[in-house]
Amino acid sequence: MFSNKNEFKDSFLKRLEMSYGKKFAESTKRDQYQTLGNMVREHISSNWISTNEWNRASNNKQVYYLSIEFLLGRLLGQNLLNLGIREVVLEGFADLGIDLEEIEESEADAGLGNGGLGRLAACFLDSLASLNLPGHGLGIRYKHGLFDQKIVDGYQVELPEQWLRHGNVWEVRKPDQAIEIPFWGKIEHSHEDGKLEFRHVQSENIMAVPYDMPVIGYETSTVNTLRLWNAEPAPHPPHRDVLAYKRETEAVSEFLYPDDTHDEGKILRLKQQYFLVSASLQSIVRSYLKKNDTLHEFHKHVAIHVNDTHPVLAIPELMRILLDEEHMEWEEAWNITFNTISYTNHTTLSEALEKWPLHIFKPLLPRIYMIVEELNERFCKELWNRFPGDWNRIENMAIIAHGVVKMAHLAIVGSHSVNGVAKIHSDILKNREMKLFHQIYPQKFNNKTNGITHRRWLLKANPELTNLITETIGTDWITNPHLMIELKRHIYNPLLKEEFAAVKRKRKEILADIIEKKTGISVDKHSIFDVQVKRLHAYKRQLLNVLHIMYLYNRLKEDSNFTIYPRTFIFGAKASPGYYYAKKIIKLINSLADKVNSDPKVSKMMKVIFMENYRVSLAEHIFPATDVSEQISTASKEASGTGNMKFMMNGALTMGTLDGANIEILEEVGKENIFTFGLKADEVLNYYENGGYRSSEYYHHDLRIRQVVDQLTNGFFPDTEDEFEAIKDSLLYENDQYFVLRDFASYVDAQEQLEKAYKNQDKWLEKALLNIAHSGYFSSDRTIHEYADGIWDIQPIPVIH
Ligand code: 26V
Repeated sequence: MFSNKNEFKDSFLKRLEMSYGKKFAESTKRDQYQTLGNMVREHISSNWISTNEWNRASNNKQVYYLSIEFLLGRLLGQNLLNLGIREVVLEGFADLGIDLEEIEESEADAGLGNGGLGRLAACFLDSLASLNLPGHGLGIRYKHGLFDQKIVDGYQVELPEQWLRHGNVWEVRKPDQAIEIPFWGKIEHSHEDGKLEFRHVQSENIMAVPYDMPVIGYETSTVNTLRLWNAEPAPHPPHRDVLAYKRETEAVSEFLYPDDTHDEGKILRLKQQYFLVSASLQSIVRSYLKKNDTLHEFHKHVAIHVNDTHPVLAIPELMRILLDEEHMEWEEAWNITFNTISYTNHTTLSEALEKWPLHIFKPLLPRIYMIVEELNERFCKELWNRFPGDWNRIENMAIIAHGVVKMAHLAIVGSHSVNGVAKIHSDILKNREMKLFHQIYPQKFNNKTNGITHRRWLLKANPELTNLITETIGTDWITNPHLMIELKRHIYNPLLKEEFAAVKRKRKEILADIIEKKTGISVDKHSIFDVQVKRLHAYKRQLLNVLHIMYLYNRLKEDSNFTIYPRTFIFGAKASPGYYYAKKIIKLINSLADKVNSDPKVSKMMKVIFMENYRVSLAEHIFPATDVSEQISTASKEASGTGNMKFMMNGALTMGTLDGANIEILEEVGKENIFTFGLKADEVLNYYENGGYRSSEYYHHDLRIRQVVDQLTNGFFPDTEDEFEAIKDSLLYENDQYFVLRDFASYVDAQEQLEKAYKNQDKWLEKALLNIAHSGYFSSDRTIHEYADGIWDIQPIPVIH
């Protein structure tokens, strides 16, 4: 079907006419997209079946990656690329007068995630399949992904996202494999043959119907599965208002939660978590029992990974199945459970650590609660035996305390592996946040530094750079990304530098066109493209970036001798709808953009652009066009970051704090090839332990700071009245928790160094190429190899030739 252009064209046209009953000339873009999508699905179906068959027939251990988020983005282009058929399709379409890129861009992003955590899960799926590892994703088929963002008068407005509006060619509904999940009700027990039996009665049940999506490896026969669960009414609805039951049931897979901050819908969120976990565990066990008589060796053939604490109920759910359905003894069930489960922590921010109030947990999940309670009791007894009389320690470590279930504690106690996502983050877990747990379970703790799939973030997003690398070092790096280091031998080659500069220029032109189309603003293609794209959060300090731009503006206005190298400051960020401060920062960026861009003199030197609705597909245009990657979180707060890696891989230089994976980027490229500034993590953490610092001193002693802080509220931004009062208060009267003013001077210095470095284009290009050469380490293939060997103990499956 795809072996040559003419054959492809023939079958495409035949199918299009058959499916839509019209001639090609009458077909719409959507008809064409749909037809191609169906052809691809059919094309991979035999490999999908044989991958499944082999997994079923062999004794090979399987890993299941449970995640409440999968931020996949668009799939058509990546699938064509991984299958090695994109060229044929491109040429065939060209003959027919169809622009393949346009068809690819008509696909809605699968935006089933908020940010780094969800995108990491998507990169991991791509690496698992590409490395022929038997690893599958399990998630929720949200009807609405993360909201669409509109900017109206500078404010963020959220619209419901509708990725399923025109259906989803990549999914296959499997109603025969639906699973029933009980909520509410009560637990009755009886004695049978001297054993306690539990029965969950008067429950309200929900059906979980699986939709399977193929995960296609790069130039290999492996096709893994991402199974997304859809919530539907059970065949026997409860005896109450049937319409209300239907509505409440469907709500379970209706929306992705835009964050974990706010209380509303707590019950719904916990329902989602148990829905995902119970459906997944029941289905894993069911398929395991098709080829095994018992579950005694389950942990030897199955690994279950929980992505953050959201799916941690996998621990009591597996216990429930082993105890209640398989009638195992507690000790054996426990041994199987914690040997099966592994857990990744993605943040140390205490606001983000999940704690479920008992008054919600207990009635909603009565049997699961009983198991958690028993787990807690046994764990506390163990602690008591080891540290008799140390009440304090037990109170701090308990799974249930002060009326809440602490999900991170449950995760650590109930798994055999706990990993952080960058070296510094794993160290902070061991030595600070989870110190007491590390003391008793040192062997559980480990680090797996994050990675990104170079197949999306380089091959797909930046074909120009991909070709240049291949022309320079051959093709082996594509399947062995660490070989990108071979580029290092060539970074002083003038021709390569020139060609890289041309690639960057072209990518900046493409982005400039997108910006002009979307905002009407024309940016200087020769300016430095300085970019901060990520979720909006106080700790990520978009505010520090803003204050620096305000400072440059002031200098340019006040001092006619002051000049800067032209810069385009680009922002992209969604704020959680209930996160007041973050929304104010979005308004501030837009007010600053108006001020700067409308100033006839200043706007010649710099522009500020806020790109609406930042998402995976937009990111693919932004990373290749960037010169400067802003990674300026308060040290110790950003667990890893992954945008930093995407920028690096596309030849941007990092402006960053010594936080998360920035530190490992520095270790890779050396201090000449990155710009760092600000407090170190230890300094920040020591400040916190000693009650913070005095931000007002910095305000009073640094005129630059005083000026920009005053400008937040003194009419500098016209028509904003007291709009930014809260931001000013956070800096001055709430003691600047994220050390924005403390790091300001150091940031300004580092920015000056960067500007100086950029002016030496020749050297800059060498630095950029060196960054690319070292970015192979940050391929998620490296990360997944480490998980496969160090945590899951899984082996690749054979490749069909
Ligand atoms: C969520 C929330 C919600 C409540 C308010 C504070 C807050 C802070 C952080 C989060 C994110 C929690 C989990 C998460 O997405 N972590 C991100 O995971 C990425 C993949 O490992 C990592 O690169 C990012 O540094 C980390 O923030």
